[in-house]
Amino acid sequence: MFKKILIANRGEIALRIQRACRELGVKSVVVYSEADRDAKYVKLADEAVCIGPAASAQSYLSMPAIIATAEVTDAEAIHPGYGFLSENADFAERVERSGFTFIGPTPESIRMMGDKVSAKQAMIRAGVPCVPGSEGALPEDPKEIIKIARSIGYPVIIKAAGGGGGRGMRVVHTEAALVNAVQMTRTEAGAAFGNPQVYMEKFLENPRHIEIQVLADEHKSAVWLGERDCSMQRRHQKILEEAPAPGIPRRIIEKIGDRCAAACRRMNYRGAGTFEFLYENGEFYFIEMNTRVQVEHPVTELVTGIDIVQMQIKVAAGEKLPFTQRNITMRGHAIECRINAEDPFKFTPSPGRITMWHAPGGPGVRVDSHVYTNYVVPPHYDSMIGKIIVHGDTREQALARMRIALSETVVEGILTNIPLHRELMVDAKFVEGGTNIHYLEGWMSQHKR
Ligand code: MV4
Repeated sequence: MFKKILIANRGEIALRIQRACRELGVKSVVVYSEADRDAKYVKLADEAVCIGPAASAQSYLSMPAIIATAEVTDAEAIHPGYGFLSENADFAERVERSGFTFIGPTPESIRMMGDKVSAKQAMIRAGVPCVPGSEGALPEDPKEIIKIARSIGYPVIIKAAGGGGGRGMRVVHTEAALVNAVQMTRTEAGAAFGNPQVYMEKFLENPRHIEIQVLADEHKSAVWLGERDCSMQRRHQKILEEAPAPGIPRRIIEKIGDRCAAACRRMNYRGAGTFEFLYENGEFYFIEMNTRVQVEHPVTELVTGIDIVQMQIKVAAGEKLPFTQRNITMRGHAIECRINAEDPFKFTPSPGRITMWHAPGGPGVRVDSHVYTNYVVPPHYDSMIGKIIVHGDTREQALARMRIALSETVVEGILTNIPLHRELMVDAKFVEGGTNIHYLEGWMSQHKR
């Protein structure tokens, strides 16, 4: 096992990684920007190094600053968390070339999954079901493009190979609009991602967003840890997540989970990963793979009892996964509400001083947050200030526990989206379960204020 790990992130995930290190008996170093001087994980750290000004480009995205800090502090490995450099293959490569271990997959895996065309081709080879679409990137010839769209059937969606997470996509409803839409998406993709390649898929109108968590080691072992339903989102920002996904038959999930684990073995994947699917009319369709730990990993931890961050560290150190698929059992139901410093109904950011913070507690309640009374939420980063995660024997019990947890939570001095969560937890359709990716935006337009 490593003696010391550098945590190349901020906020709640920096604290989460720090806690995993402590439990493993590993020392940790945190890097922080001038805006994060007073953060809790900085105060609690074994070692903390200021690496630059508030702007991410000069701190959390600065590869030289982070690698130099690993050198001077004698860290052996770097945990990138999520966002920032976590899915940057060049960073993973530079970390390894500098003699450190990148806590994550190989640069080759990151690169392959970062290119959505090569990711999809890898999944087709591995037997993971994908959305019907073009075989690889679209050709230049307009006639060929029209032919492909006809064979798929309208509506289709044009996606950038370098995109992902909702960036660089365009829905096309008619043949008349097709060639121009492809051209525009190409131009935008070239400018935004430095890669003008695009591909085409059947556009699914009302899917749910279901993802499968996997863990893999370097010794050909890979497991899946159940699914998460992440359909409750607005403008590609998830608001809450839950596990298991309400109303999806277990046999369908098990089949897809086994395919994901098999794909990991085939690709020699290492570390934690997430296979993102659209789910519509009883079928799963792969869209993207994330090669990092995700914000919503705690719901999986609560239903499986497995510490995903500790497992990332163990497999990065070359250890074998301490369980096989047969040992993994899912128990009960978990829900996570992301707490954002923002106007609950307008979604405008609300940074500033938290004059009062009171976290909820009680049976089955977990809070992952780096904030405290008198903490100042900086305006420079993502607005998420923490997550409330609950676990219960049933979905009903988890919902009840979340309602109670939200009622106990006090955040004063800034606006948060807690009022939105309180309303969603008693919304008839959400309580019923199984709402799709468009539900929240429809709900918002009916609950205008
Ligand atoms: C789609 C789709 C419908 N059909 N692909 C958006 C984010 C990116 N990961 C993929 N996305 C979508 N791909 C096909 N073929 C609809 C979306 C989509 C979406 C997906 C997941 C969660 C939220 C979403 C919101 C809008 C669109």
